[in-house]
Formats: sequence, C-alpha cells, structure tokens
Amino acid sequence: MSSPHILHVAGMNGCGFYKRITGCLGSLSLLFPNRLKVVEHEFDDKPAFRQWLVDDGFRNNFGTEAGKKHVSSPVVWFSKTSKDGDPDPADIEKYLGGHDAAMEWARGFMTPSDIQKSPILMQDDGHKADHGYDYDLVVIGGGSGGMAAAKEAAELGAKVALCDFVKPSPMGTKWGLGGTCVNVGCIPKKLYHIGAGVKESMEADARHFGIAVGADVKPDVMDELPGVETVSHWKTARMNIQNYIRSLNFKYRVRLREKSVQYLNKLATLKDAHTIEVADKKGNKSDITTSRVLVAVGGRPAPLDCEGGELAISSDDVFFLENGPGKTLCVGASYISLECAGFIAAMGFDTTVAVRSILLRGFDRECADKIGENMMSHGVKFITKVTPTKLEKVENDQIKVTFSDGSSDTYDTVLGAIGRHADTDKLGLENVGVKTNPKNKKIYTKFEQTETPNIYAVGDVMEGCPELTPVAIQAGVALARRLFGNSQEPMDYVNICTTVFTPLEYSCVGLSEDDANEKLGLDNVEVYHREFTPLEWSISEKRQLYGNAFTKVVVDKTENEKVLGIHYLGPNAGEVMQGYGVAMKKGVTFKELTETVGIHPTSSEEIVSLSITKSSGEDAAAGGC
Ligand code: FAD
Ligand code: NA7
Repeated sequence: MSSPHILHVAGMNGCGFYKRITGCLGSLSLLFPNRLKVVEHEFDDKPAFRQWLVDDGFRNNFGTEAGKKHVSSPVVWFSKTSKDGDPDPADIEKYLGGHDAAMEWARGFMTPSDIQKSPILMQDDGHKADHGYDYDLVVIGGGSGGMAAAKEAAELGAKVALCDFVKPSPMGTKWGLGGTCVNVGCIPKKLYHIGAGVKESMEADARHFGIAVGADVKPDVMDELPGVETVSHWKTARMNIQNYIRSLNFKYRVRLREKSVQYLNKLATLKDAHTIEVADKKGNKSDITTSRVLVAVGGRPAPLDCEGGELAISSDDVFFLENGPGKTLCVGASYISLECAGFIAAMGFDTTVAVRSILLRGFDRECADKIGENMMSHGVKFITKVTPTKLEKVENDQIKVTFSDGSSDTYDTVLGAIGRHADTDKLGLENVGVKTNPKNKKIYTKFEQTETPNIYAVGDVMEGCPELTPVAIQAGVALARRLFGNSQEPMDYVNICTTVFTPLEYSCVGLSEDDANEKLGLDNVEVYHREFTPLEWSISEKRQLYGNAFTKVVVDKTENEKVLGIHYLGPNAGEVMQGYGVAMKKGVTFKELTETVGIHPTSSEEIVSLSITKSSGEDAAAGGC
C-alpha cells in the first residue's frame, strides 16, 4: 500500500475557515487513516500566525510564487512521508493554498467514488508550451510501458521521440522492437506453454474423445491405443514463434509511425535533465533535447553469481536456442524459472529445477506447493535447498554443475532465472540526480515522477511496480494522460491479477492466505476452498495422475467477509481470473461472490459456488455435482 498523504494545516485560533478545513480534513483522515494524515498547527492569534508565516519566513519554504505570498489563515501544504517519528512540516512536498484550495482537494480525494483513487500530487516539472526543446517527451525504452506512454502522449498532441536499443545478452542474443514481453517474455513463453498444452491434450485426452492421429490408426483399435505418441520438434516451434514475433516487431514500428512518434533505434544516455545522447549501433552519437523524459528501460536477468556463472543462459536466450536446450537445469524457483522448466520438460527434455529455498516466493504457499507436485507429476525434477557453486565446461560442450551440498551433475543447458535487475547501469541517472535502489537498481518515484521533476519512470524499472506487462502499459498511459491531457488519475497498483503458466495454470488476485493471516491475524481470516476435477480432465485416466484443480477465496471475517484474495489452479486460469479482478477492485464480499450465478459447466463456477471453510476441517475435495 502506498504511504498516506501528510497534509499540514496552519491557522489561527478563532478563524472560521481554519476551523472548517481542519474539521473536514480531520474527518477524512479519521475515515481513511491509511490514505491521509493531517497535522494541525494552531496559533493563538493573528499576530502570532503572521509572525510565523510572514515575518519569520516559513512561507518562503513553499517554493511557488503563490505560496511565498500567502498571508491568510489557513495555509495548507503537504510534507514528505515520514518514515519514523513526526512528519517535518518544513520538509515540504507541495504548497496547496488556503481554505478553498484545500476544500477542492478534499472533494477530489473523495471522488470518483472508487476510494482506491486519490488526486495526485505531482511536482511542477517546469513544462511549458514554448519550452524550446526538440521534443515535449523523449521515452527511453520501447517495451510495454514506453510504447504505450509514447503513443498516448502523441495522441494527446505531444511531440514525442522513443529510443529503443537492445543490448545483446552476454550470450550475444538480441531482438527487435517491443521490449521484454514480446521478444523474450510473455509472448514466446505463452506460445511454448500453449504448445505444451496441445501436446498434453494429444497425449492425455485425445484418445478418450475418440481422436487419434496418424495414417495407421483404425477406429476399431482406438480403445487399445496406449495414447497418441507425440514428438516435439523444437526447431519448428522456434521458427514459427520467432516469425510471429518478427511480425509483431514490424507492427510496433508501424504503429509508432501512425501515431507520429519518432522511433530512434538508438541507445540513450542522460547527459542532463533535458539532454539525451543517442548512439546508433555503429556508435555514431548525437544529442536530442526534451522538456520531459520517461525512463522505461525495463530489466534484464541477473547473472548467475557463482564460479563459471557465465556459462549459463537466461530467459533472454532460451527462446532463441537453435536445437532446443537438451538436458536442462533451471536455477531459481520463481515463476520465470518454473515456467521455463515447465515448457522445456513438456517439449520432451530432461529438466531439473534447483531451488534455493521455496517455490514461488510471494505467492500463496498452498498453491505453490500444488504447482510443485504437478510439475513433478509431469517429470520435472527438483533439487531443493541448494544453489550452484561452480559451473564448468566438460566433454561434448556439456556443463558440469556442482551444488552447495557437494553433489554434481552434467547438463546440456543451465538456465539462470534468479531474479531481474533494472537496466539502469550506464543510463546516466547520476547526471540527473535520479536515485535507484542499490539492491535491484530500480528507480524511486512518486506517482511515476522521480526526484528530478521532469524525469519520470514506468514499468519494470520503477521501484515497487509489479513486473507485469499490463501494469507497465496502464501506468504509461495514465502518466501520459496526466502530463499531456487533463487527467488527474493516478495508476492504481492494488489488486492486480496475475497468472503463472507452469504448465498447470495458476492465477490469483489480492492477498495470499499466508499474507492475509500475517496482516489480519489468524482469527480474522477465513478461507473457502475446493479441490475439483475440471470437466475437460474428467474422462482421461492420465489426468488423474496429475492431480486436481483447486480454488480458494480468502476473506476478512471482521469486515463482512470482504474478499481479500482469490486463487485458482486449473485450466484457463488467466481467462478465469480477469473478471474476478474487476470484482476485487470493487471490494466484493464473499456473499456477493456466491450470489453470482455460475456458468455451467465451467471451472470458474467453482469460485462462485464455494462453501467449505478451511476452519471447518472438512475435506476440500468433498461435494460437487
Ligand atoms: P521492457 O519491456 O523490458 O522494455 C524496455 C526496453 O528498453 C527494452 O526494449 C530495452 O532494450 C530498452 N532499453 C533499455 N535501455 C535502453 C537505453 N539506454 N536506450 C534505449 N533503449 C533501452 N508479464 C506479464 O504480464 N505476463 C507474463 O506472462 C509475463 N511473462 C514473462 C516471462 C518472462 C520470461 C519475462 C522475462 C518476463 C515476463 N513478464 C510477464 C514481465 C513483462 O515482460 C515485463 O513486466 C514488461 O515487459 C515490462 O515492460 P517495460 O516497458 O517496463 O520494459
Ligand atoms: P524473482 O521473482 O526475483 O525470484 C528469484 C528466484 O531465484 C527465487 O526463487 C530465488 O530464491 C532464486 N534465487 C535468487 N538468488 C539466487 C541464487 N543466488 N542462487 C539460486 N537461486 C537464487 O525472479 P524471477 O526471475 O523469477 O522473476 C523476476 C520478475 O520478473 C518477477 O518479479 C516477475 O514479476 C517478472 P529465494 O526464494 O530468494 O530463495
């Protein structure tokens, strides 16, 4: 959750306007303590107030001309978030004005009715129509967030340039316009995942539906068939997926042109807050100037940090392998590692995951464990509580991996997926006073604005932003609307749905059971859950070996069973969860969820038909039609 606004109100005792505004703001802070903190500074009389404000010069701290001339009671301003102790009134974030400005702000705070949204507090970045720079906005990074922001800003009339340049991975892999998602992330990953699903359906289900492939198959021997034999051909999948991605790279260029965004296939470095050096692939350099800058450079995989770590590939390389990865070790146990392991195994390769601690840190533990079991039932091996300590090249171009427990094995491919760092090295942030988190190199922002007011950041490069494509897109569009339209709408980072494709699909929105327990206390949380066999899995005995689907809804017992989190493991998880995400945004209660008539026969209807509580001890697999 973001930190509350800290609003200071100073005025004199007996002033009706001061009384009115402190009453109004005080009530709001009482109602929404997580969103608003009000600090009152009351002076005994007019001379005392004026002494402090005018004679002693407190108003000079306000920064704006209007603030420096303020004389009347009350005066209202924001200070920065205090991490500990009382907020410092002199650590001013923004001058707001007097009674009327504060009332107007309070109205905005309460509207629109969706209380997730609040009026935004951005610093004046000095942008004016006749700024004299080459561009109104230069976007650095042509990935999900950067492209969305650039197109929206241009649509709103801004003169925009977008620089995108792909630095090759340490293995030398490079790709086209569109960033991580389209080239080395969501799109190739999901396509391999879809391939895995097709193969599994052919092997596990087809025969039961009376479908077999091959010239020799006769209908009368169907029952005797052991299942359709499938062969995966990595090269074919790779070629078709890469061709599709190339078509997307081309479409993105066209769309930028259609929107009049100038695309510069150049590496950008910030020289100062308004000057960017751009270098093409031959190293030819020039400068462009801009009123505003949006940094949307995303992230890159962290390299394996052990001896010989440079022998490992990453998710930046796996989709480009010519002949498939062969026997593979995936290092790391978060979703990128597990998803890669899932589709590599499904493509028929011997696959092992090295897990340092737990699977899918940050996700619901029960669901994460079920994913592990499902992956094992699909032949993925797990080595737990180990990290690689040494990688060395051995015969046949293989890699011998020694683990922290002393064991070792040899693989054709080692894929490191131990986290991602923001791609901010050598971006010149130090030249413009923009601070990054030393741990992951991400940029600190407030409402996507950095401490240097004309420099903004969205997407994976922004500290605290969930690393998801639609988040980067939505934040980019919202920011462009605020900068070049009349919008005041902040990006809402709360209750964002996500899906893991392992290949068992797991989608969720809101809190995990574990986080809910920690936040609210065990006694205040209830879990409704159910294990079930989706109809599409029900007539194949092979599917029984893989386990069931599962769903759980986590609710706050103290607040009318408000839904805190929804979790679902099963077919089409992403499709299932999207609509529930809307309900979560609207603060749905468990009663409202179960009053919703299900769609039969689907897996999604299980979520609106839940009745078994975890506290009852009843078996989650009980019941069903
Ligand atoms: P990016 O898309 O990374 O774009 C940044 C761009 O900036 C890149 O093109 C880069 O080359 C360029 N750049 C960097 N530095 C410079 C510079 N100095 N000058 C010019 N250009 C520069 N998200 C989902 O929502 N669903 C998924 O299923 C999903 N799966 C994923 C699977 C994998 C394997 C990975 C790695 C990620 C996945 N993600 C997924 C995350 C998603 O890809 C990212 O959240 C998203 O791409 C972030 O967008 P962005 O605009 O912040 O950055
Ligand atoms: P994450 O989510 O940062 O997870 C990193 C995983 O790698 C996690 O399982 C870690 O284990 C593990 N890890 C981290 N360092 C090591 C070392 N040194 N050795 C072995 N294992 C390690 O990274 P992802 O790449 O999956 O995803 C990055 C983001 O991209 C993610 O947030 C998505 O939203 C998109 P741990 O649990 O810390 O023990």
